[in-house]
Amino acid sequence: MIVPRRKFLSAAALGGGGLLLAGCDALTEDARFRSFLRTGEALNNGAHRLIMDRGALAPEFGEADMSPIFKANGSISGGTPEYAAHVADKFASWQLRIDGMVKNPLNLDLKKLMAMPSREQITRHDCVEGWSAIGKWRGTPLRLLLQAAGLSSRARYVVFHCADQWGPGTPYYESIDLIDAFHPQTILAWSMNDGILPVKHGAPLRLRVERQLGYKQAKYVMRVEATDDLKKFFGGKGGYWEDAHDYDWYAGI
Ligand SMILES: Nc1nc2c(c(=O)[nH]1)N[C@H]1C(S)=C(S)[C@@H](COP(=O)(O)O)O[C@H]1N2
Ligand SMILES: [Mo]
Repeated sequence: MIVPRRKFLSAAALGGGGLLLAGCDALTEDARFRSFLRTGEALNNGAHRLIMDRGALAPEFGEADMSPIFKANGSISGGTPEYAAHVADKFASWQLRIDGMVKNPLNLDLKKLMAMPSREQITRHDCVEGWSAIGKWRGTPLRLLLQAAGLSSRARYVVFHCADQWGPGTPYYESIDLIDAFHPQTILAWSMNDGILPVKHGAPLRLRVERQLGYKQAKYVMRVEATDDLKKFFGGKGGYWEDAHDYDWYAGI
């Protein structure tokens, strides 16, 4: 007998509750993240384990573990004259834009971002080119920004638009799904190793998405755009390296 899809969904919702996610705007952010992870309860055990695992924290380290030298890789500046002007006035007139599938698009300057609750974490950065470094990051949790902007229930991904170009053609950009976007260690960092984020490491704002490889850690983030479909952007594979060199979009570690 073929089980009608609606019956399957309502049975699964009764069993787990995770599928009620769409209506849980009123829940606290932690409850919302856990509820989001519980969508796995409608799946088989293997898939469930996989999804729960995505909520696990990346290892965090102590001050003594911090690398004395943290290599800067890829672009070491935003590159454009506009970016140079922002560096010259210490990003005083710079604003982050949050838009796309949100109810209230936002423009936030650095002062506003820094006044929000922030998270500090000492984590290891792993580049596919074969080097790693442990650094301390502080920044605004991405979930707080998405909640402030009123993320649409139709949104599936978050795209990060960067100031720089790496190689000819498209600007650098990256994207993550909502599990990573709401992960507690996913922050837009404005501080590195107890100082202001240096230009070579992505000033004034760079993504730290700690369960992902180095090329997902977008530097020089100017704009955060919520979307339902990555095919709408540039080469359609969700990121600069994904488009240009077939790197995996999901670079989970
Ligand atoms: N905007 C932008 N973000 C970027 C890159 C880049 O070239 N441009 N390079 C990526 C790669 S491959 C790595 S390993 C890290 C390097 O970050 P770091 O310079 O802070 O070490 O940034 C990532 N984010
Ligand atoms: Mo990298």
